[in-house]
Amino acid sequence: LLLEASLSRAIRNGELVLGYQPKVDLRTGKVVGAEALVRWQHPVDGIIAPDIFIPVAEQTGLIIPLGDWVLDEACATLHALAAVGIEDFVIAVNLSARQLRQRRFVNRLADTLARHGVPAHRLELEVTESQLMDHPEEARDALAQLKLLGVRLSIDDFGTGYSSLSHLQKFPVDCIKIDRSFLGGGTDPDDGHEVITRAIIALGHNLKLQVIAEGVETIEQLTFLRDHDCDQMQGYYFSPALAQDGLQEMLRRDA
Ligand code: G
Ligand code: G
Ligand code: MN
Ligand code: NA
Repeated sequence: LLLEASLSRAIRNGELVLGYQPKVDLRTGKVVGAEALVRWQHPVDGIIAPDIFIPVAEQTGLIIPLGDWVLDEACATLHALAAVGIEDFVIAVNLSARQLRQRRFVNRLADTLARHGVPAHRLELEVTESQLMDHPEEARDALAQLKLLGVRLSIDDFGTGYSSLSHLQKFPVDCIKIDRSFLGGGTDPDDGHEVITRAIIALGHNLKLQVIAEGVETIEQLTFLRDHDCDQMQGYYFSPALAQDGLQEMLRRDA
């Protein structure tokens, strides 16, 4: 209850900040996008990680105003990047199922994009496989509406949410994100992790989806993914989440 009250205040007082973790194209080595990860800059307790307050936000409904803030801020950043000539860049925002289920979500998102002058295809929404599978039919309909708007869609934490292949085929998404628990050490060729990673990449490509690996921490993992035709990666090996100016600096150097 204490956390709920202070989180509510934090949203209103501008205590939330976004970090941006770069996503790298494994063929060109270029930074092609970033995942927005919210942090709470608490005036007394310092930085609070999302695993602490996102579950509270989801239980209390605060995920709606919090999620609105995140989308608005991500669009503002996309606008700021475009203003300095960085236009072929995608920001991904994590979306909770509760946001997806709001009746007017797609309309409000369209308003947010328009207000910042951001084309829909530069925004990506990540929803976890397990949240999609809570109500797969509803989720599919909501995703279909978002697809019409033109945003990119991806299934987060893929491989952990027990979706049947028939459901996967019906979700109108562009990309799957291999959950980091499947990456393993990347040195043992008989490692069961590698079999699963290869199978997910093949599954994604057979369904004409892009595949990104998250949580890449070593050169061995990166090499394995590149050798097995994974499209993109993100992880501490390349970069943690950066503040907006840090991201902008990286993109300027990379250009
Ligand atoms: O950055 P970090 O590894 O601590 O993120 C932890 C979790 O919080 C991840 O599962 C991530 O998807 C989630 N998360 C981060 N930012 C957001 C957000 O803006 N909205 C939602 N719903 N989840 C987020
Ligand atoms: O949305 P998702 O649950 O995938 O959130 C990404 C989370 O993974 C964030 O909390 C982020 O800080 C974390 N993360 C990003 N890169 C790495 C990494 O290379 N290793 C580990 N262990 N965690 C990572
Ligand atoms: Mn994510
Ligand atoms: Na994830």
